[in-house]
Amino acid sequence: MKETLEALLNEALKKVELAEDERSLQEVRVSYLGKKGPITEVLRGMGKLSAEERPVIGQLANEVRDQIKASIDLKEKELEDIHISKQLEEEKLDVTMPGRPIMQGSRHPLQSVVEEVEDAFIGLGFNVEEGPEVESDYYNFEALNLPKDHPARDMQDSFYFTEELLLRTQTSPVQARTMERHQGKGPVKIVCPGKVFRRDNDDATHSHQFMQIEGLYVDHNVRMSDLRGVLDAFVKRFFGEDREIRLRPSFFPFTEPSVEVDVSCGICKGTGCRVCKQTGWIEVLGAGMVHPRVLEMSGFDPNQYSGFAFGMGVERLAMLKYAIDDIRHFYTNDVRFLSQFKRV
Ligand code: 2U9
Repeated sequence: MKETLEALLNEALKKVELAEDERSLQEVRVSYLGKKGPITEVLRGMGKLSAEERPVIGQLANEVRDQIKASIDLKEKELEDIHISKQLEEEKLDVTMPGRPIMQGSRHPLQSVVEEVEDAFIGLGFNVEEGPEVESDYYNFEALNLPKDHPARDMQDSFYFTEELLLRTQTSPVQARTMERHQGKGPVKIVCPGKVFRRDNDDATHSHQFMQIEGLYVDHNVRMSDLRGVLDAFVKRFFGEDREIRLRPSFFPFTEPSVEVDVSCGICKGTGCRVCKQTGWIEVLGAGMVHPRVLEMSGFDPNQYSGFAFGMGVERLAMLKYAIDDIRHFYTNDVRFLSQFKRV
């Protein structure tokens, strides 16, 4: 019996030694230590042994069982360690590897210019107002002193939905609506950025859709010199401190008197070049004193109040500032164009 147990022990230890994975080790455990295994059988047959043999064999059987169990446990731990090391090796991450670059977009140059212009006027005490792109004939034309027979109201020049509804041709209706909300009480000091639409054939300098920023200041005793001062401050901030403005007489139905505003050429400093067509000046704005009839129609008493207004095209400002030669660059969204305006 003693020899049988010793043989069993050796045999089991060898099998543990040879076990290559968890499953074969488990098989060894079941076959030697399980309920139907040889050791259990020895322990069950103890009754048949003599009184002297019983404790000796009993103890030996227990020792053999414990030794087999210990060697299986040890092997199990070894296999687990091997498994973990293998997994660590296989799933190794090189945390020093450079990451995939994240492509970052940039603000559209027109949006940057709008924000820059807004900031300049906010600094001068103006508020920003916005309004609908689909306008009524009344706010887009009538309230701005463009009567029914005015040539600018020609169906050929605007995008009409119905007789009464159209895509706004200027942002001026926002100013008219804002004045109306003020119910005849000043001051109204606003700039209005937004898209406008005009039937036009697109080319390098024209687009049927473009952006404008218009401004309006209505209060007691607002004068032409205030207009000049505000536009001069804006131009110096937007184009540079060395720039000057000059006003030339012009005509708009909604302002009287009206002016066209030129900025001194930043390329030739006034001596004449291709950009300023040898004049030393570049036209960038239209402006004037708000027509008394316009004030009146929006609820302001022209005997109590006066105001100035101005308007500029955002694309034109951007083209002058960044030397862009074709307005269509703004709408074709070529990343080679857009990425040049990344702010770092
Ligand atoms: C109200 C009263 C007056 C807005 C004005 C201009 C002159 C002007 C053009 C510049 C280039 C439009 O984008 S452009 O083609 N604008 O010359 N706009 S005064 O005058 C107003 C507006 C609203 C109630």
